[in-house]
Amino acid sequence: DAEKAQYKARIKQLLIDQNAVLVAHYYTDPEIQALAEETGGCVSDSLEMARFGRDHPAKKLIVAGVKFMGETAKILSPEKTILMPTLEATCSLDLGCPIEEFNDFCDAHPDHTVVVYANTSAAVKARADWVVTSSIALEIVEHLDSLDKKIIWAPDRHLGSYINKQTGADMLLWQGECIVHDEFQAKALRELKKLHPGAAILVHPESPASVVELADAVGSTSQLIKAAQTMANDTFIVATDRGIFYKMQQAAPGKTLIEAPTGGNGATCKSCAHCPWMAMNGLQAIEQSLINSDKTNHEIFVDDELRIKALIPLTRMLDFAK
Ligand code: CIZ
Ligand code: SF4
Repeated sequence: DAEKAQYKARIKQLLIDQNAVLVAHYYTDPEIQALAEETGGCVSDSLEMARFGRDHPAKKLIVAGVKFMGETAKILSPEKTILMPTLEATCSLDLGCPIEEFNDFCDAHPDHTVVVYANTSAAVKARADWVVTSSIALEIVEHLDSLDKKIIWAPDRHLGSYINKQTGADMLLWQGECIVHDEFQAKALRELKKLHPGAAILVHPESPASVVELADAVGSTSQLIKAAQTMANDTFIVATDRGIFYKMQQAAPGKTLIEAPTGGNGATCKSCAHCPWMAMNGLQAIEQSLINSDKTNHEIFVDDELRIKALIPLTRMLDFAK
């Protein structure tokens, strides 16, 4: 509508005036993803967001996503100003893995290689040997397993057990979960599949094992978009944040995309297929981050010592992913 168009026009001008670029995650609302595209920014998963932000010449990055993505950008590009629409946008995986307890866990298993998901604080990354995202976790664990390494995996237990099953690696799992993916329901999914027998089921491995078992393709956000594009089916039932439908539909025009069912048919679940923290990245918040650049509200800082330590496992991942 008219008000949104005005927000968008003002944000576009602010981005130009401030030599800033907007980087948005696939799980943000469609209008935010569209704005990132229209302004020469990028829409992607956390691995690509990190790489794009690091390599882009802009002095200022607006990271529309959740806090760990802003922190990762700062760790990789300390000389850039990293702004977020709101610093309150966090992640249940990050919240569920506090550094004090994680340190104790690592200290108790000193012979293990520490592998952490990108969805963690800078402090947890600083403790890790490797950082991984879901697009590359499997390959990195396979690599470590081929070297006979014992692994501490944190924080997502569903992704960890999926990778464990795939690789047979020796893995100790932290018991965290994503409140969005944890809600997908296998029983309701089987019922839905009966109504769409020709549909392929696409599942992000942060979902419970019972849901992953029903999948025709399992993968990270980018991998699921690719699957919708390349698989012959004309209908897909998708178990991940519904924000992904924006880019998935672009990649697979003409195909039908259906949301996988969540707990309580949407009535009772906390976060029915849409991350409440990703949803905080609205147009108004983006404009505010550019207008007042309030350091306590919008700007990301990472303690120097942590940043230098966290850069090591992050760089290891980016080099491995090349
Ligand atoms: O669930 C998330 O937050 C994901 C999939 C992040 C990512 O790696 O893009
Ligand atoms: Fe975290 Fe899940 Fe939200 Fe991703 S979708 S940011 S894993 S709570």
